[in-house]
Amino acid sequence: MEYNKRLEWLRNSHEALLTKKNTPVEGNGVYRRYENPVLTGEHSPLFWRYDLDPERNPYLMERFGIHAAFNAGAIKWNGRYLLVARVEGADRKSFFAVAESPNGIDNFRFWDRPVTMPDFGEPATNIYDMRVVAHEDGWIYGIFCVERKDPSAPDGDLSSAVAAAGVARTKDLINWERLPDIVSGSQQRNVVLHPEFIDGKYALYTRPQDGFIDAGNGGGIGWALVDSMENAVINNEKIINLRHYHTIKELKNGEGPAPIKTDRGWLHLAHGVRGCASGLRYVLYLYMTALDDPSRVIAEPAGFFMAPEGWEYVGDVMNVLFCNGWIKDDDGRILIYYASCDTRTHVAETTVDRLVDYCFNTEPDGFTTTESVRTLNRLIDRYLSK
Ligand code: M1P
Repeated sequence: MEYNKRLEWLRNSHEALLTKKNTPVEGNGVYRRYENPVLTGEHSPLFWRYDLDPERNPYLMERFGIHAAFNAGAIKWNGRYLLVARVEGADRKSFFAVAESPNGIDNFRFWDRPVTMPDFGEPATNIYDMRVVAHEDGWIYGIFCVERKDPSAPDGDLSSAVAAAGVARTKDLINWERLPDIVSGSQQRNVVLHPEFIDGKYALYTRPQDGFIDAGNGGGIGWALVDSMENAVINNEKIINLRHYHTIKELKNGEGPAPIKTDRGWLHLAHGVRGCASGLRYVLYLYMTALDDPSRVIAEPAGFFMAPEGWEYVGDVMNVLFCNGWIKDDDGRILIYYASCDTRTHVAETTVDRLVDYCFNTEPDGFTTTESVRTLNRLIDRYLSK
């Protein structure tokens, strides 16, 4: 195609994608998915991917491949819905980029530049999965995974890595002040800052892990109090949400976005992982903790809250739903930004009331078939005895 025609085609298709109206799909009553993903690699600006100078790029070919936009932190800021997405290039490196929408369900557009995240210490090979939290201390914090090659890996081992929790803070989501990585006795991923002080300290949800992939002896989602985010050192960590045999989280789990405060407790969204013949299966689940002690679980429905459906099963890493961002509006609406298969970001809509109802009125896991059938029969009895 001739240069100008091709440019027009590129611009028209990009604009059509960005302005496509999103429509809700009725579901199980707990939430409604929206039809289209809200962010994909193709949402990235054309001028990130193409050199738009006809002399330097006469064939109008892509110069910087971007194929994924997923695992996004989320925040409502000055009335706008912002996602801090993990954008992944063809070179497999992730970076953060902010996309903005007027309504939270469609018309997301990336800001002109990605986030330039300052390094701390040994520069990371990759950074990803930011949890964005407006803390009551007045800063917006981003905690994210920092991945470096394992310095103790034997020669020839080019895949062993070490995961740590990186920390940065900002007032405008453009300029980020990098703080030291969190110091912990184990590798860490999926670390999340609680939005309020607890006994004058910062509180962290953690996910201790023995190796880069394996949780190993790390028993689940942990909880730790630290004196400062400018030098966060985890000395004591307790596991508050345990992994369990033959559940959706038998292999590992991890806190999603920061919990939402409700009248009946803190509402948490997490991911659970199990192994199966086709590999690892990542699903989302909910639990609640006490208002007077956010580390004490007071409700946890059995099983998953959301699992991949339809084409959500397919992508770079199959059979994965992951979520590290949600937004609560003042009227109680919650927008859940979940990603499928480490490839794209979707939105589902619900309310605080529905999720709290789901948490307290869905039976917990009985851990055996007998208990599951008992639960089902109780529901059937209520119907048949009417
Ligand atoms: O590939 C699935 C997910 O794997 C990791 O999650 P976890 O630490 O719980 O295993 C992360 O790399 C995450 O980004 C990714 O979506």
